[in-house]
Amino acid sequence: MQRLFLLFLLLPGSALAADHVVSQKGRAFRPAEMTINRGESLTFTNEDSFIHQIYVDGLFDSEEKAPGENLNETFPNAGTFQVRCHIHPTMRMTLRVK
Ligand SMILES: [Cu+2]
Repeated sequence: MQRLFLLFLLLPGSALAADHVVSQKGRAFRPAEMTINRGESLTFTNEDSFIHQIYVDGLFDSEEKAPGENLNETFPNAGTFQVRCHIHPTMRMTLRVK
């Protein structure tokens, strides 16, 4: 039973619990711009066949994410943020939290 529960946590489908989903695909964040409400969560999913990473200066700086892995982040404060990947400096997403 415990093993089944762990399996569920690892399924990509668990990303559906987030308020919004952003893909990392083709060395880009998709969508590249998004507006959300304060307190909402966002799940980043690595849909490429290589490693990505996710960070926002001053907010968070994730571990490297293998293909298929997720990162969940909640954004409690309003503002405009640049979401980026250390591994691929050209990857940028503009996130507006209102
Ligand atoms: Cu990347």
